[in-house]
Amino acid sequence: MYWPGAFCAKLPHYLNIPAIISAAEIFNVDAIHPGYGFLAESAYFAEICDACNIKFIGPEARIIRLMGDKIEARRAMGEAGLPVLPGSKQAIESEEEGLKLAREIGFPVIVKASAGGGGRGMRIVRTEQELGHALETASTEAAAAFKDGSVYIERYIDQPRHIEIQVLGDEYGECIHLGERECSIQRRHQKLMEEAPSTVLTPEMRKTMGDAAVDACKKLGYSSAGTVEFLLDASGKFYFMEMNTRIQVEHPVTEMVTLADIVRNQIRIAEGEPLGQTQDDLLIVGHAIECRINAENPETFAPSPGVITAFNLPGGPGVRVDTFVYSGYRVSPFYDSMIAKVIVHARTRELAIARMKRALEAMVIEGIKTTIPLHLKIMDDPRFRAGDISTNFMEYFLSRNVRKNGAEAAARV
Ligand code: MV4
Repeated sequence: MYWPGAFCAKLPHYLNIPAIISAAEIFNVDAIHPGYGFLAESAYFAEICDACNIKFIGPEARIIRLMGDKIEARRAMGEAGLPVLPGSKQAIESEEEGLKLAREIGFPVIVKASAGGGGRGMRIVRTEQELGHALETASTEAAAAFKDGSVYIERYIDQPRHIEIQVLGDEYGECIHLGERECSIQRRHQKLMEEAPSTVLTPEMRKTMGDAAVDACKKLGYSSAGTVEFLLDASGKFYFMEMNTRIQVEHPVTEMVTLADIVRNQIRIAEGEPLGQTQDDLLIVGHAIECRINAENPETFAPSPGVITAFNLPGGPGVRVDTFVYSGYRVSPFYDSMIAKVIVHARTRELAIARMKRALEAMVIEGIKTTIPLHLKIMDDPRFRAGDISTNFMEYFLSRNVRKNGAEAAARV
């Protein structure tokens, strides 16, 4: 449909707030679920919805704004009792100030953009000599990308795991967690695969991390679904990293192991319903894995847009596929390359891996390249199978496979 007053040639429709609000008013909608796109973490969009008497399905705008500012989020979550890494209380104003702090923390440190996330405006600094340049370039990058050049410093953890806690809070101050997701398998800050539960958390660690996340969310008055992200170091210590105030791409693995319907809960909470369950009701059963299927060359990660000429979905017990494509669908080069998520659930991690392999082998996508072959190789990697993963996993995996393929090519000569 076309709304003359709201049309904007410079903006895709899904980011055009006047167009979205016009459509909502024409159809007299009660509420908007923002999905997990850009508007899901726009405090501005949440405020516009409020002002128009449309319920924004998500936390309050003040919480979205707070968590969008990583310096403020770090401060607020630290005050709310979450462990944070030694580092800045506010933005770094000068190189001298940065150097003084970095010496107190001890090298290596990491410079991060306050408006950042997703790895942009981030620099690892291993020596005093590198700090000035890192502050300068991180700030310039952040100013260009986010119109806010504020940067901060914290101690750097080498080869951490990325583990996140799913929380659900209602509008009456109740909050629970649904356990963790292990999200360490990523490349250039794009997650490729996620699983629940993590292979490294003991029930005691899960309770400690989960309770800490829930306590902090209660103190902030968090309502709706949210994710508290942590870095876990090799010694098992965990530190608050960021909070995502939206549903995430990987939420299905939590749904599989808890039998929760997270989006339904977001809608119920937005309607003013109480949570209706307590922490003691949480049961984590079996193991779930999600593979993100992207329209990309599985070796170079170059986008692979085009028409899908054949499409067949895997099925059977414990297999879920979330997708929007079909045979004849044209994958545009202009949008995100994720075209499907394959999620499996089984009694144990080993069985889940076997089930994922079977599902990926049965899945047919022709006409474009996809990351399915990459996922199949990861499923066979000895370190993946042993649960021996960190945020450096893909660097290890890709260099190992280049060497392996190189050796095979050499053997063929
Ligand atoms: C870190 C870190 C190590 N130490 N902070 C990357 C994206 C942004 N959300 C924060 N990130 C990191 N912050 C400290 N103090 C390592 C990363 C990091 C990372 C974190 C999660 C998942 C993948 C990652 C890949 C590279 C670096």
